[in-house]
Amino acid sequence: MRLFVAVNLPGGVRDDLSRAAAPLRETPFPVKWIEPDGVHLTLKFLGDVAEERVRAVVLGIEDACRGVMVFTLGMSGFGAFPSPQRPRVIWVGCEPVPALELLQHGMEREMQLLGFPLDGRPFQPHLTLGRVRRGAGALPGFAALLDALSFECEFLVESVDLMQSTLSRAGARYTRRHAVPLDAG
Ligand code: 2AM
Repeated sequence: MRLFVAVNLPGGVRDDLSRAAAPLRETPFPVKWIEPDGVHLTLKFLGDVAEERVRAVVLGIEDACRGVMVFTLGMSGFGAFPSPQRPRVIWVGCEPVPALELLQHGMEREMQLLGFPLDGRPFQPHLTLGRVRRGAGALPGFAALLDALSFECEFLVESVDLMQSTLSRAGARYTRRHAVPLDAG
């Protein structure tokens, strides 16, 4: 099964974000939008994992979370990779607070110990909202639209989830396999 480790949003935040991103979703740009319920912050993409390895993965996530205190994560602003002028992935940004960096770094280390390859790219904390369809080319006006929108909010990160992604023609469906609580102090 296809697995990844993520931080999920509380329902209220998901709704606020969905409302703030509505003007983007309502444009005719060729973007495949993620269902608001499925928006998450990926800490580590694992790819295909055999069922018999899931227990070890959960133990690894627990090791990475041990000693990490519950923390506040701020989100603000919309953007795109690789750039707003050539958007491919549309996202909302997250503040790179030390607790998040620590968590992501620990997750990489624990998952590497289990044999998952290190992601060599710098960590750019974001929540993907949509992906521009293949072959769409440049999207004139999109950068200005991103710029004109604003969103600011913060929420308490209390747990880290092992998520399963099931791919279908309708898009990916994400389900929570396991939740690991952070240290409540
Ligand atoms: P991102 O789009 O938020 O960066 C589930 O597929 C999640 O894993 C996605 O949200 C995606 O994160 C992330 N991911 C990272 N590397 C991936 C890869 N090689 N293939 C698919 N998803 C990947």
